[in-house]
Amino acid sequence: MEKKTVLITGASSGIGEGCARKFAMNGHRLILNGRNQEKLKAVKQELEEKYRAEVLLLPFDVRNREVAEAALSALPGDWKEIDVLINNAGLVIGVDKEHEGNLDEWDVVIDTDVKALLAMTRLVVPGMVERGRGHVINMGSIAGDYAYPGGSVYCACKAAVKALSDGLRIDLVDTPVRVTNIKPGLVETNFSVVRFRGNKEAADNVYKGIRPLSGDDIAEVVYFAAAVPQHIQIAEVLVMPTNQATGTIVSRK
Ligand code: 8X3
Repeated sequence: MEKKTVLITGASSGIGEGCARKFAMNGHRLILNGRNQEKLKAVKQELEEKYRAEVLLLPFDVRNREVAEAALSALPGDWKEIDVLINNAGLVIGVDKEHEGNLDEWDVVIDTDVKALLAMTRLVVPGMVERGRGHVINMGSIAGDYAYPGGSVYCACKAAVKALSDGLRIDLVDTPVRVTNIKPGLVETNFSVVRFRGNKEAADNVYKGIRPLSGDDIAEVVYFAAAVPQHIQIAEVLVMPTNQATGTIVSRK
C-alpha cells in the first residue's frame, strides 16, 4: 500500500495505539487523537524512535465538535488530506440495567461512541470525496450484533455504529471511498477498567481463563482492511478470541 495519512481517534492506548503502531511500522504517517496528551506523546516518541514514523498529535476530546473542527482545519498543508479515518475512540461506563443506570454517564457514552464518530466522519469524509480517495474504518463491536446483560446502552451505541457504517457505505456507493466496520469481541484493554469504573479486579475477571485479543491483534485486521486492493471493500469483520463464540458464550479454563 502506498504511503497514507491516517487519522486515529482514541490513539493513546488499546486498539487505537495498536493501529498507530501497525500503520507506523508499515511506513504511513499518522495523526493521533486522544484526550491524554502525555500518553499520546509517549506513543509518538515510540513510533518515531522505532519506525522513524511521521506523527502529528491532535489532542482533543472527540465529543467537542468545535475543537475537533478547529483542530482539523488547522492541520498543516497536505496533512489535511486524510486517506484513512479510524473512528476508534469509544467507551462504556458501568454495567447497569437500562431502567436503573445513570443518564449523565450514558450521555458521555452516546456522545463519544455515536455522536463524535458521526461528527468526525462529517468533518473528514467530504475531503475524501473531493480527492476521490479515502477509507473510513469504524470500531464497532460484537456488542452491536445483539444486546447482552449489562450492556444495553453500549450495545445500542455499537448497533448505531453498524447502521452509520452501512448508511455511509450506501451514501458513498458512487465514490471510491470505502467504509469498514470492525466488530471485536473480547479484547484486553483499558476498556474494561473504565466499564467497571476503575475496579481492576472486575475488569481482570472479564478475561479470566481465556486468552483475549490484544489491541495489536485488532490492528492486524484493521490494517488488512486498509491494505487490500482498492477494488475490494471489507464491509464488516467480526473478530473474537478462539474460545469466544458469541457476546456471551465464552469457554474459560
Ligand atoms: C467490547 C467487546 O465483548 O465487551 O466492544 O462487548 S464486548
